[in-house]
Amino acid sequence: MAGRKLFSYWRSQATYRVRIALALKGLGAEIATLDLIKGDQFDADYRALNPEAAVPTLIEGEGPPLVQSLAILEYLEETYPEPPLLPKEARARAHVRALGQVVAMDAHPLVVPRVRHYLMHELGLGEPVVKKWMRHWLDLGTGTLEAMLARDPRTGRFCVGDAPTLADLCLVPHVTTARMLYDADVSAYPTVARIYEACMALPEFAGTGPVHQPDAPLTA
Ligand SMILES: N[C@@H](CCC(=O)N[C@@H](CS)C(=O)NCC(=O)O)C(=O)O
Repeated sequence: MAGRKLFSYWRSQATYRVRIALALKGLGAEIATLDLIKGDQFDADYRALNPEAAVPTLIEGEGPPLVQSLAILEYLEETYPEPPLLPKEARARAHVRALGQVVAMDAHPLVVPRVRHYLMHELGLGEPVVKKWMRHWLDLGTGTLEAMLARDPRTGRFCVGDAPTLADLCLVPHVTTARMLYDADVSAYPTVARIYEACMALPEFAGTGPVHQPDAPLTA
């Protein structure tokens, strides 16, 4: 393996998912930062790696770039199976993926910079309205997670059982984003809040968070 490089942005929740997976699996990576607010993601060189102009992009060795955080997580799981981040049983695996997708496919896409930019600059919505928009979709995602986790006997110390799974790798960045954007109070979602705390007790989650990134502003 000729090396590993992760294109990242400190506040990106999709990249945070991948940083946690790399840490849990004990895989080092050079972090290459892009400033998504300045528009670094639209540079031609970066678009050649990731035509969607989004992070994360993972480069491993000489192989083609890996894009889309959930696809990257599955790739890491298949390539470096220890510790496992998916349960053995098929239905439990589906549950893990479903929890992750509530965040990564249904909530997160509505709050990414390109959507916020479109709402503000194409549709002319002011910042307070856009903030309300973001809060609405993120809270809806948190409420869905809470409803799914609270009633499910498979919920343990973590989302599914007593070891972290891909679901936790989605839950933590989701909650972190909501807290950063509008100081979200997750106490209204007690199962989500408890699992978030359990994850954040682990250095692989806490130490890879936004504020520990090389491009994080000093005041973050
Ligand atoms: N579904 C993609 C989402 C990627 C994505 O949109 N990432 C955001 C940061 S979290 C981004 O790079 N946005 C750039 C933009 O919206 O211009 C994934 O999970 O990797």
